[in-house]
Amino acid sequence: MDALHLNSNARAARHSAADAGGKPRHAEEPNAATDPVEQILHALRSGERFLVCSHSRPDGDAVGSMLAMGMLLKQMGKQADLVTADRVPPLYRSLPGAAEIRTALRVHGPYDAVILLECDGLDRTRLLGLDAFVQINIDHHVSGRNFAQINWIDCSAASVGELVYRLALAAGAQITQPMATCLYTTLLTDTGGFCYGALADTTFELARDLVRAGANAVAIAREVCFSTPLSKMLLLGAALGNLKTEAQLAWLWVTQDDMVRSGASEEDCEGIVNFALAVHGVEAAAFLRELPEGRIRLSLRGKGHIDVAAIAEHLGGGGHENAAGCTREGPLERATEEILRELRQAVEALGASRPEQA
Ligand SMILES: [Mn+2]
Repeated sequence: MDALHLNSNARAARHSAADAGGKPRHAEEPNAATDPVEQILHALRSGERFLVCSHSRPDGDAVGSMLAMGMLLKQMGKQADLVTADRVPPLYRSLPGAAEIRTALRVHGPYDAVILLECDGLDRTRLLGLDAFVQINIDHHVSGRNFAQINWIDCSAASVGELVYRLALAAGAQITQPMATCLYTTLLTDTGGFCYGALADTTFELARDLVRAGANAVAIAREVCFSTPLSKMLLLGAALGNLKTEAQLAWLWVTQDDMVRSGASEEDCEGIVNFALAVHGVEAAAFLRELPEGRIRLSLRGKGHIDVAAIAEHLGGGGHENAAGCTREGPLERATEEILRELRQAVEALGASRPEQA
């Protein structure tokens, strides 16, 4: 389950989406002029060549939704180039078409539009040159922003893959087995194996539809959950050896030396913070990683009562309510003290906001 990342709590996400902008972000009336699905379909039908991108350090939802989007475009008779700033993590490389995802620093070409999947802005892709194209933004995060020419942000979706699925149905496309495999992967990873995120009855309907379309749930789970590289397991061992808890907090860390001894790369750090969050009674968790140049990369996770995005923002980073991060100056001890100070305050505030016990 190490590859699974925490996502925003569905109900909290919907609430904040409604509160922040004054109106819910769901599509309202299926009006061709205002319905983002219609707008996107119109853009896809009128163009020929499309660029499909997602965020840097792509996760299961990023990879799976990009691949399914590419397949949809090809089915519509269009050309699609799939590009990310970082390479596809090993556990998603067996997904159909994964080898076609190119890595680049800068993109250029005669594209009619760029489709950005789960990005809150162009910066999230860490790709240069995107501002030259018409932008189509498809996201399911509460932190999603209307930065593009066409924006479809729906926090009720368990994954961006779910939105790609809805788009494919609206386009009248056939959900092929490779497409179903990619889309099921987005669902499995973004819900932590159907444990959290925007889980609704429709999530299970979608899972059923995808299995009916040929997704092999067991095979996909085996790839995603039971294919951990040895380097990552060794790094996890080092991190768990450093696990500390206090009140409703847990934190762990790895030094650059731990990284070298484990033979670990950056992608092996993905998800380690979730092991701290998984401790009984813990409300928020932090993972600190010493970078080669001495700075400290910090990952924060919450179970829904502590807004870790606010804490990360206070420390110069950002993210989602339940999953956020930032980079701090070293040494490790100093960064640990800084984050603990913030987390302790959040726990105290949590205590204060709870009703008195009778
Ligand atoms: Mn996602």
